[in-house]
Formats: sequence, structure tokens, C-alpha cells
Amino acid sequence: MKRVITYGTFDLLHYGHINLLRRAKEQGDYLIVALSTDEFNWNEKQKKCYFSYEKRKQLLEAIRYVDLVIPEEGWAQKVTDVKEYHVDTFVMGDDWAGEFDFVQEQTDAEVVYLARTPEISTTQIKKDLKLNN
Ligand code: C2G
Repeated sequence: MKRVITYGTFDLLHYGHINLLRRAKEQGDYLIVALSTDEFNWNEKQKKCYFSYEKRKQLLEAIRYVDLVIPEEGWAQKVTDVKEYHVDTFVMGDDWAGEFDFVQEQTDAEVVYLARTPEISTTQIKKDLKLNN
């Protein structure tokens, strides 16, 4: 069974995320999503999530492509995650291209960067909502 992992905040969940998760699942048979915790988002990414970790986890677990959701609590867990979960393929959107090549050097996993879905982002959604209300 080919195991895939990907990381992210996934808040507000939108079709760009779904496109990523669908293509990540196509890389194997079992998809693990390491979901950024509220603390990690705030302390490391200065992102204040609209939905809490528990709510974002619930949303992700309802997606047919997702088999397991685990917490992402820090930048440094990727190599251990890949080893602990016997991951074959590490997937991220290409806005991260090159940032995680070390995973391929330090583990047996292949690192794959997939094209982001253009035009959609949480920032854009928030901007549009502000404009239209
Ligand atoms: N994504 C995408 N297309 C978009 C928006 C996002 O393909 N229009 C992808 C991103 O490239 C990423 C995933 O969806 O692979 C999750 O996006 P975010 O929730 O914004 O994740 P990010 O904050 O980049 O966190 O350690 C890695 C970080 O946790 C990644």
C-alpha cells in the first residue's frame, strides 16, 4: 500500500485544497494529512484560523481522499512523520517548491510538488467577502 502525506492549515477549506488532496491521493492508496494546530499556526505562521483545529480536522476527515488526520505541531516533525508512518510520497503545493527537498535526502520518500490551483486562496475569499458586504 503506497502511503502519501501532506501538510497544511486548510482554513477556510476551499476547492484549491480539495484539488490538492485529490491529486495527493492519486499518488498512492492512503493519504495522511498533517493538520497545523492552532498554536503552530499562530506562533509559526502568524495565521489566526477561522475554524479551530478540531473543526478543521472534522472537515478534512469528511473528505473522501483523506484517510488519516494527524496534528502538525512544528516545522521539524516531517522526517520523523515520514519514517513513523512509512510514507512513500511527500506531497505539497508548489508554493513550497524546494522547501522540503531535505525530506527526500533524509528518508526513502519521494517529494512531489503539485501545482497550486490559481485564483483561489483564503486571503482572496476574505477580501471578496469584505467587499461584497
Ligand atoms: N493549495 C493549493 N492551491 C490553493 C491553495 C492552497 O494547491 N489555491 C495547497 C497548498 O500549496 C498546500 C495545501 O493546499 O499544499 C494547504 O494549503 P495551506 O492550508 O495554505 O497550507 P500552508 O499554510 O501553506 O501550510 O508545513 C507545511 C505547512 O503546514 C503548509
